[in-house]
Amino acid sequence: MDEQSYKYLSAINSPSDLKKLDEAELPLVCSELREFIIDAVSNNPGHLGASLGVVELTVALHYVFNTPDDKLIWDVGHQAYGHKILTGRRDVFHSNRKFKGISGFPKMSESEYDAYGVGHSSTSISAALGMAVAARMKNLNNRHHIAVIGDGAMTGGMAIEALNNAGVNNPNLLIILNDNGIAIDKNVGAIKDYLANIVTSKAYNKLKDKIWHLLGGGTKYGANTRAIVKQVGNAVKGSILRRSNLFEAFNFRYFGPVDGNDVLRLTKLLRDIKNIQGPKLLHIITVKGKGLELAEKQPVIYHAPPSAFNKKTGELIVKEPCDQVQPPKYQVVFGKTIIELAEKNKKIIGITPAMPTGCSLDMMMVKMPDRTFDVGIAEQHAVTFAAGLATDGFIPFCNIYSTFMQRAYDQLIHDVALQNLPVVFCLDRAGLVGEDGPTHHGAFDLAYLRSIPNLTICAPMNEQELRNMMFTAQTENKGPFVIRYPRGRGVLRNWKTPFEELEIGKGRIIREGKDLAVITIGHIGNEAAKACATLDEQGITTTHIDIRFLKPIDHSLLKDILTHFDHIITVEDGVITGGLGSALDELATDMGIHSQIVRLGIPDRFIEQGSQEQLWHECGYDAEGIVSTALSLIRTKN
Ligand SMILES: Cc1ncc(C[n+]2csc(CCOP(=O)(O)OP(=O)(O)O)c2C)c(N)n1
Repeated sequence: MDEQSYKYLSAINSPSDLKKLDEAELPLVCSELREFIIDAVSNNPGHLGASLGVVELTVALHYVFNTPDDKLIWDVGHQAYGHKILTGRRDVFHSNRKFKGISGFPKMSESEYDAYGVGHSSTSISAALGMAVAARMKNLNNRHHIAVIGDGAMTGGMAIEALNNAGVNNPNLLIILNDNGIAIDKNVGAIKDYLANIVTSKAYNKLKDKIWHLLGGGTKYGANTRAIVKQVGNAVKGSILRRSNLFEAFNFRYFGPVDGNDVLRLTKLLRDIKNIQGPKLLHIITVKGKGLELAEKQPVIYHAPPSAFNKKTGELIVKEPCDQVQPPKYQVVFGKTIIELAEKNKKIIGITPAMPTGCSLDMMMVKMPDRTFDVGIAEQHAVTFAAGLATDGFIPFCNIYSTFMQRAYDQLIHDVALQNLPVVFCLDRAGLVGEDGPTHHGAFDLAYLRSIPNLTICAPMNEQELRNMMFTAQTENKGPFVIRYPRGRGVLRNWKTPFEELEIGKGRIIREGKDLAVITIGHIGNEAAKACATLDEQGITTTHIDIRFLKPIDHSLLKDILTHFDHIITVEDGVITGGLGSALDELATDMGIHSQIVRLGIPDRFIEQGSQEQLWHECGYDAEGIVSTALSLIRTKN
């Protein structure tokens, strides 16, 4: 559809334009907005299912509330495409997630309508509560604070901590629980069961609805309504459900569940609820992927379709190439290798916090359901749960995206490393991840891990190395072990070779030369290998070391390099401050050696989104960047 065919949307440049419309026209706005999102994402892949599911909610919220004065906070933010389009970013939406384009997540510096920057899950209630308390302290009594959170994000510990705290602060806070019954993969845990119970408990909800209408839907009795409804509700609730509503136990007024894909029902409800002071929770039921049949039927794939797709049928245009044709993704190597290892070593357990498909642990889940655990969006719990298993002789492989591991830093130190327990952490998506941008880059792990005693930290340069590192990690007495690897494909087609145990802390020499040394860790070493080949063609010979282990680091090999080379480049797909380059600098200082060390890696700022190649280039550590650093070093030398 071209711009002209969006009769309503093309006239909406901000929510005030939306408010000028007749309420009866809102369903038409919704259908255009849905069409626009499908059209845009079919050309430029990104998150899809979640945004399609909340089209009606997005329109209703911007119609009823006074954004940006009222604060609207989207949890995770992958569902906020409609919000972006209605708040002045329709014309630039084609640049969503692209290099120099707009972010795929709400971002405070991008728009005043993005009340809070997000990307990691389960933060919305805490942030909205902070804003609500701030409003009270500043006497901004008419300001509303709305957190929109999914049923998956509601399983995150932070969300529960925030509910607990909100319940005693009496904030002017509305939580909208967007329940579509699924996270990225199927939602898990007792809260999911609880929500499903509420939805199916018709008797309870009918009665609550009746009481609500009897009392004038919130408008008639204003602020007192809450107390009255609560009183009446409490009196009858026990006899019907024989248990209290979880959210009411947290002192929230609970409304719902209602059809969240009915925009007119939503506007009416939101207007009513708006008049009630205090903490409130509206539970809406929506369909993830609504409006695109394939996205509704296959919500896991269409959470974020991996390629462009036919906007009418939803069919993916570029099918994922099969792994016989090109090297596999690292995550697939992990998924297949853990099964091979677990078949032989019965102590191995697989753990993921809500990312089974993303990290490929879903393969083990199918084969060994009793030994594989999806614990929900709960990284902290995942780590200590693994620690508990390890105390009893198991060897848990805890697969967590590098960026989400940041959540569980204390658990890693206090519950695993200090106890010296044999938990194997496989940190997927380490380094710059590409289009998801700064919220998702796995930039910090090498730096934040290196200072923790007892850890072994390594990174594979290719798929075989990943297999061997996983093999080594599960052999006797290895203690806590971290293997970090990037998003995307490796470099080998024949990767499934027999396992080899690696000597802990031993690097390997990839190439030997005399002019310059290049020391790398992990997959980015392949860019260095290309750079060394280019330099060789220009008559500059290099020694390339794949250090493999950041901790313990190969002191004897590094000492040798420091003694023999005046010029050394370190390359890492991680922050410069604190990683491999820093480790080498420290060693040189300790040895009193003054070689010139140039550290390439992520500079001390947040890196925006773009393809991985664009971002490596921007940071100067793709093959081209390494060559130009090497040439300038050699020139200074001469
Ligand atoms: C701390 C953290 N862990 C994992 C993720 C990855 N993640 C992004 S969205 C999502 C599922 C969210 O499910 P839900 O809240 O139900 O939203 P829906 O997509 O179903 O609308 C997950 C696990 C994340 N963003 N943050």
